[in-house]
Amino acid sequence: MTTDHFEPWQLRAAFARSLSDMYGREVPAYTTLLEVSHDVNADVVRARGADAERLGSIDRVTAERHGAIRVGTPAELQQVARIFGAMGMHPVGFYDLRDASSSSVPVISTAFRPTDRAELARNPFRVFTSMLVPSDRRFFSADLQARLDTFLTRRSLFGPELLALADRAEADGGLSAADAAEFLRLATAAFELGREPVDQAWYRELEAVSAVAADIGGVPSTHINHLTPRVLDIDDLYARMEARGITMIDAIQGPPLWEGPDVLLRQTSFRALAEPRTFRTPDGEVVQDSLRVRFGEVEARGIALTREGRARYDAAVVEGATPDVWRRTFPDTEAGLARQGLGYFTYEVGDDGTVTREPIVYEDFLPRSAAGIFQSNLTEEGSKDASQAGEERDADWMAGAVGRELFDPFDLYAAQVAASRDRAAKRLGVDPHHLENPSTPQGAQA
Ligand code: OOG
Ligand code: NI
Repeated sequence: MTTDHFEPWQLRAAFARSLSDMYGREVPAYTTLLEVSHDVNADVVRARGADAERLGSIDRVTAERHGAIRVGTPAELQQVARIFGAMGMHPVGFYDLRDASSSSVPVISTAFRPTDRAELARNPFRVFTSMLVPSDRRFFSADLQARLDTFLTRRSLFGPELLALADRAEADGGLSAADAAEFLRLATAAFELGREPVDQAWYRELEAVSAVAADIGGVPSTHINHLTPRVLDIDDLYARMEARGITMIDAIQGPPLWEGPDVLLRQTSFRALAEPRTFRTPDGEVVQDSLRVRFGEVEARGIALTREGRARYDAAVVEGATPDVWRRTFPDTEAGLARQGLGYFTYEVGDDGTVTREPIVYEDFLPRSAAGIFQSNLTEEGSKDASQAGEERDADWMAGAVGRELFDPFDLYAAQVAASRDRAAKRLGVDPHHLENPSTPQGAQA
């Protein structure tokens, strides 16, 4: 790498920073959230030492963000995929939020993220990306769908210059410094909040169906919906934010606080302030009003669970995510998770030749939590006609819509485990199958 060349991971890291700077200017509460996250993480590292970094170095955690964006059509999703493809981010997983939510959330989603270990370690930036399903009759009539399709087909979210730079970066494995600067400028601008007047009648008509539909299809541009830092103690963060007078949603989504290992993902959020927007009224007048479309979110990440672990998680959540339910559902040590095949761990060889187990951090999302995040930030329930048949959507459909391979998160974690086992076996000169029971490293949580 020369200093004139920006590799995909450098574009990704720079984009995450650039987006963060922009979002901080647009949503001041986000800056407060970053400050508090910083304080919490520094305190955890001070109190717990090396153990605090068991699921990622403090440098990784400090820079770590996920964003959320929402688009209207497969054509828009394909453009998003080109922009993220330039940064080494690939579509992973399929989430159907239409049924995961009691209020009206007519979207399906995937997440763009790096997929291999070295790339994740460099910068794990991920973007939860949702797409409207206008053909779903539970939400949209045929007439509304037709008008929505027309509106969405006519708009252009990303300019030709940005897309051309994205394609070049993907083809060439990066960009020159000058092109990288331009790419980052255009990509960041594409996710700023639009300033053009909003068609009031159109926006309100969609909002009556679903606030999410209005946010996506009621305006001519897209925007970053939230940008989420990672914290090492989300309960502490929640308390500190409330102490600063920022009202958080009622609960932390996902697993409860308990004495055993952290698994998957815990998230919480707060509603951002209403932001001034101009509207064009039906008689052509331009008026000042406001919209509350963006919010703040924060998360704590835990160990990635296998399919078996995940099935237990899903059942436990239905029962109620209480510490008691957790104690009945999960072993209270990493060793237990590994032994029972519930979590993913890699094989690492120490300088003395002993093989130890390291947890793999969960890099993905949870449909139920995502629905909870969407829902808790809606002003209106919207409307949903449950008597209508929903439109079938699944991971294969999503892969077709995005026009790229859609990775299965479980496969990616399993591949990381297999690669680490082969690496370890090779280093020790043994058969990979003789590496069955790694121990817990000294000083780490059992
Ligand atoms: C996405 C909500 C889901 C998460 O972290 O689960 C999400 C959105 O509001 O667009 O970001
Ligand atoms: Ni989020």
